[in-house]
Amino acid sequence: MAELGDLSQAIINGDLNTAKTLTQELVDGGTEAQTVVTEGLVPGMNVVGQKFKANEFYVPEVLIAARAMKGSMDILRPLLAEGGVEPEARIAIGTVAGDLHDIGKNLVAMMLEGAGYEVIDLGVDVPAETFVTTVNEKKADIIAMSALLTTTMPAMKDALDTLTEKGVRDKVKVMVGGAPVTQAYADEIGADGYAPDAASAVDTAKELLGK
Ligand code: B1M
Repeated sequence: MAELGDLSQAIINGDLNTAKTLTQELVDGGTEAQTVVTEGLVPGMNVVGQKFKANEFYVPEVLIAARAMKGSMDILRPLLAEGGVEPEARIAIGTVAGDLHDIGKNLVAMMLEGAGYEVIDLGVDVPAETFVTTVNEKKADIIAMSALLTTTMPAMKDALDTLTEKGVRDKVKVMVGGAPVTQAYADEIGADGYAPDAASAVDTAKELLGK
């Protein structure tokens, strides 16, 4: 009989096949999809995040853990949709205009998904206007912007200014990150939150959502 703790461990181990098998067994055995997420996947990704922060895990380990989590989520997502389970919050993430770096952004997206949020991945080179449309049309609770170049950091400010100009700034929280970005820069441009790495991004999102 599959156990939720075994699934958490499979995620930590980055064992895609075991994660998928255990997820299927849990669901077939009558465990609710939401329970599999909150008591199997999320605790596993929490450990991955803690190990990453403590430099016990590096980027490859996080990526294979996230891949295992995605394998489980592929099984669970249709069941969650059927059951009408609302995600805790909706977070739209993208690398800002002019910037094509997406490895860190993808890691942040995976950690946020692992924490139970619905993540809308806008990709790279995202124009300021797209963030506005996403707030209006997808009702994102948080906009998460990544930049890896000092030359594209100002695009974060442009996006914030555009959100204000279009009258949607007060409808959404904005968090920023990426190697050259600092808390001081986040404060300077008026972002609501900043995170130095993917694991901290989950903490920042929780803070911004008041959880
Ligand atoms: Co680029 N590149 N690159 N590059 N590249 C850097 C960033 C650079 C530091 C290399 C260097 O010169 N030493 C330099 C930037 C210098 C600067 O501006 N200060 C640089 C440059 C100059 C360029 C080009 C201009 C090179 C050229 O063409 N002349 C060009 C720009 C293209 C463009 O974007 N328009 C370019 C291109 C590329 C590749 C396409 C070849 C490739 C990107 C592939 C891809 O992403 N799909 C690439 C890569 C791989 C790098 C390096 C080597 C690695 C970046 C990376 O993925 N790191 C990088 C040098 C380096 O860092 N050693 C470099 C791993 C990743 C996990 O970390 O992205 O920092 P990171 O994400 C972290 C945190 O920052 C944080 O969490 C993540 C996980 O902990 N984080 C967030 C990230 N986003 C967050 C958002 C959040 C919160 C946290 O909230 C919303």
